[in-house]
Amino acid sequence: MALLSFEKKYRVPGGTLVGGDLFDFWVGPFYVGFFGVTTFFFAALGTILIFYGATLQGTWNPWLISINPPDIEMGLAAAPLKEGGLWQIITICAFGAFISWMMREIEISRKLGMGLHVPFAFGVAIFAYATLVFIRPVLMGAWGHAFPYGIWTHLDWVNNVGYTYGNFHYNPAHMVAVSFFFTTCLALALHGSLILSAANPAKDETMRSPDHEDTFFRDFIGYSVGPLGIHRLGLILALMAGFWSAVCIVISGTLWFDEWVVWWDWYLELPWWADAEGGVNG
Ligand code: 07D
Ligand code: 07D
Ligand code: U10
Repeated sequence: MALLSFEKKYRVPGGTLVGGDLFDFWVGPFYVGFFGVTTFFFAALGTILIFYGATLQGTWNPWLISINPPDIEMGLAAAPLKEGGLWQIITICAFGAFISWMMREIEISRKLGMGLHVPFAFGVAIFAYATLVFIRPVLMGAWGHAFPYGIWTHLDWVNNVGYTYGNFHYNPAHMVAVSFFFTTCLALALHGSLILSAANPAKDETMRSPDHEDTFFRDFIGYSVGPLGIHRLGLILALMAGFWSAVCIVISGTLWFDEWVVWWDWYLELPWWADAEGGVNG
C-alpha cells in the first residue's frame, strides 16, 4: 500500500489518554494530541530560556553556551534565576518535553494497536538522564552535582567526574555498559548487513528469504537467533547499555567514594591467596 493511502487508512480517531478528541488531529505529517501540545510548550519554553541564558552569558557561539546548575554550596534549594535557577527551570522543561514525547509515542502506539516497546525504550533513555540530573544529585545532596547544559561544558563535566574516581574505566558497571554499547553496534552491523545481503539483490537476481538468513548463521556459527529474535536481542542489548550507564554513574559518589581501581581489591583479598605468603595479608 502506498504510504499516503496507508496513512489515510490508519489515521483514525481514538487511543488518546488525555484530552479526548480535543487534540486528536494531525498537522502535516505530525500527530498532535494533548502530549504534542505539551511537548511543544516545554521544548519551546526550554529553548527560549537557553537563549535567555546565552544573552546573560554574552555568547552566541553554540559550542560555548552553557547553562550551569547552582553551586554545590546551595544544596538542593531553589536557586535565584541567574545562579542556577535557569538550569533548574530548563531541567523541568526537559523532563516535561521528554515525558510528553514518550506519552505521545504511547498514544500513537494505541491508535495503531501496537505494543508499547518504543515508548518503553525511550523511557530507559529518560531514566539515564534522570540519574544524571535528578537521582544522583538528590542522593549526593546538591543540584551542583548535575551536568551543565553546554556542548563543551558537558564534556568537561564527564571528564572531571571521571577523574574524581581515578580511572573511570575501572568502574565495573561502566565496563558492563561499554560492552553493551559495543555489542549493540556489532548486532546492528550483523543484522543490517544480513538483511541487505538477502533482501536487496542485484538487478536480475532473486530476493532471498528469511530461511536463507537463518541458514547463513547456522552454517556459519551453528545457531541462528531467528528473524524475530534478533530484534528482541537488539532491543535488550541497547536497553542494557542505557541501564548499566545509569547504574555506573549513580553509584559513583553515593555507594562508592574512592578511586574505582580500589574496588578490585576484593580480588586480592580472596581468602585462598590473601593469607598466603606474598598475598595482601601474608
Ligand atoms: C544522533 C539523535 C539526535 C540528537 C542529537 C543531539 C542538543 C543539545 C543544546 C546547545 C545520539 C541534539 C543536541 C539538542 C543542544 C545546547 C544547550 C543521538 C542522536 C544530534 N548529551 N556527549 C554529544 C546530549 C550526556 C557525551 C552530542 C544530550 C551526559 C560525550 C550532542 C544529553 C554524558 C559526547 C550531545 C547529553 C554525555 C557527547 C552528540 C542529555 C553521558 C561526545 C549526541 C539530554 C551520556 C558528543 C560535543 C548524539 C559530542 C556528545 C547531546 C548527555 C557525554 C551535543 C541532549 C552528561 C562524551 N552529546 N552526554 O549524537 O560531539 O547522540 O559532544 O542527556 O563526544 Mg552528550
Ligand atoms: C543520558 C541521553 C538521554 C537523552 C534523552 C533525549 C533531546 C532532543 C532534539 C534532535 C545515556 C534527549 C533529546 C535533547 C533533541 C532533536 C530535534 C544517554 C543519555 C533523554 N566512556 N563516563 C558513560 C565510554 C570514559 C564517564 C556512558 C566509553 C573515561 C562519566 C557510556 C569510553 C571517563 C560518565 C560511556 C569512556 C569517563 C560516563 C554514556 C571509552 C572520562 C557518565 C552513555 C572508549 C575521563 C555516563 C548515565 C549513556 C553515564 C558515562 C562510555 C571513557 C567518565 C557507558 C565507550 C574513562 C562521568 N560512558 N568515561 O549514559 O553513565 O547514555 O551516564 O574510553 O555519567 Mg564513560
Ligand atoms: C525505524 C525502523 C523501521 C523504519 C523506520 C525507523 C527505527 C523497520 C519502516 C525510523 C528510523 C529512521 C527514520 C532513521 C533515522 C533516525 C535517527 C538517526 C534517529 C534520530 C532522529 C533525528 C535526529 C530526527 C529528529 C527529528 C525530530 C524529533 C522532528 C522534529 C519535530 C518537530 C520540531 C515537531 C515535533 C512535533 C510535536 C511536538 C507534536 C505536534 C506539534 C506540532 C505539529 C507543532 C504545532 C503545535 C501545535 C498545533 C500545538 C500548539 C502549541 C501550543 C498551544 C503551545 C505553544 C507554546 C509556546 C510557548 C509557543 O525500525 O522499520 O521503517 O523508519
